[in-house]
Amino acid sequence: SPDVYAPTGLTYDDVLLLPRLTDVVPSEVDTTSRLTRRISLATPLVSAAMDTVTESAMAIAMARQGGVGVLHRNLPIEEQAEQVRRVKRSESGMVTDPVTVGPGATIAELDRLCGHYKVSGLPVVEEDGSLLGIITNRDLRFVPTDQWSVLTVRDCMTPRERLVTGPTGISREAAKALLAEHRVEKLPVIDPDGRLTGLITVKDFVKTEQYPQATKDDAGRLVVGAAVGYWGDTWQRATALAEAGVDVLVVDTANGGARLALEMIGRLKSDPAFSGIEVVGGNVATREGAQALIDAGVDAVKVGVGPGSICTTRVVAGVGVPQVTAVYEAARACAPAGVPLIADGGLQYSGDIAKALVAGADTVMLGSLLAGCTESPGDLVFVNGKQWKRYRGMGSLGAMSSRGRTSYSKDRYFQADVSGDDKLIPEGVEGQVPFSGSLADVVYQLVGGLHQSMFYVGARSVTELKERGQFVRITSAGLKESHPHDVKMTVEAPNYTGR
Ligand code: RVP
Repeated sequence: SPDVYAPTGLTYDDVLLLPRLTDVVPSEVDTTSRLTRRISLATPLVSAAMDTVTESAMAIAMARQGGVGVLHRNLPIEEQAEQVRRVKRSESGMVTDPVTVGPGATIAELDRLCGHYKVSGLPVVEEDGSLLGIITNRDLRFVPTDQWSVLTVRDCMTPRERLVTGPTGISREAAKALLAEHRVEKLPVIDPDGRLTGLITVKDFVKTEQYPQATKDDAGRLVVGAAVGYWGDTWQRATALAEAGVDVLVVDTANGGARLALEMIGRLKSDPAFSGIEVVGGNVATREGAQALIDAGVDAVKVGVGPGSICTTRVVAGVGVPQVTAVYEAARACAPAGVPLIADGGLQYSGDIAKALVAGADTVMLGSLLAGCTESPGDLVFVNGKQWKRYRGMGSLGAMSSRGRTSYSKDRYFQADVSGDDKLIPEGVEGQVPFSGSLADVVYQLVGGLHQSMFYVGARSVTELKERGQFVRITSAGLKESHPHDVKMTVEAPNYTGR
């Protein structure tokens, strides 16, 4: 029988990058890297498909920072599809499928709609789609609130004759000029028959200037990913997400080597309905696993079995590969095939990003490092005067149990057929992480750390980092030396909290 003992597995804390002679400075490095075969990110960060990490607010914030979010799948299909729509609508050169209101709606109804979609006004259209006018805060400024349930949109709107509109296909520059010339904030776009085909808003131009790194599709909308499973209603979910405009589907399982997962990837990749969508598969932790995903046709391989901060797979099942070795091994299949690799889980500090990239990853997926952000789902929890946010594994009892609802999470651990929460075998825990403020500030520190790594290694680009990066293995004494030691920390740094 073959030797069952493989070589030692290493993880982030086992290695450091060697400093090299350099004429690079941190401010001039370019961190652009490939997420999938067709999508690149200016910031090689992906937020985890977890119900305490990524919903639409996080996905919007991640894409604005040049990364991308993967919407979790522990919710009904329609709700996940709505999250995709929210991201796709959040900003763009033009909203191609704007929310509209009918002329007969009351102002109270309009107010609820605007609140729900977080917009300040809506185009008013007839049932056949022809534009009747527009109604915004401006039109309502002098309408007393006690009239809101009697007055209709038609009574208060700015009618079509007084509107500035643009023709379908209008260029960005021409639209910007029209908005400026007429000092209006919204430009409805109409076809020759007067039907509404889109909406351009001033806010979008401001955002473009504010977030120059943002990850956008060809139409100028933010890019978003969403997780799906591999069985049951997965096809329906994938179809609904595709219709909502998702850019990346992640076949999200704890074992990407499972036949059912590989078959789902094959089906998605061969169906023309998904031809414009990138498909990511995972998770695997070996060269063989990565190769199987590549053979199934994935556009990126996601690597990580057991490294997650909330994950207990390695102790419950005794299965996994320390993450640096897992990434290194999987990359031996990915690199020759030209398929990008996402290193998922186990990153604790900014320095781990460069280590992942040198080991063979192209991007990293983060859970615990982002779960404390304002944009992650869930409220602040106060414990002893300190602020925290809840963070839990998708294989935790809380995420997998059905308490009064359907859990969509347990099939990630291939336990969909288990009925009764007391029969579940959890592979994760529930906990909390310190509140860390806005995602922009957190990403600033993470990317800043990566810039420093690239400077030390002497790399201007991620490609150069991979070429020049070299590891030294360290011992537990070395790790102790790496962290602050022999001192009592009195001030917390924005990128370092004690362990
Ligand atoms: P971390 O960043 O170390 O918190 O890890 C996040 C990753 O952990 C996720 O992207 C996912 O791959 C994995 N995960 C999520 N839930 C669980 C679990 O319950 N075991 N693991």
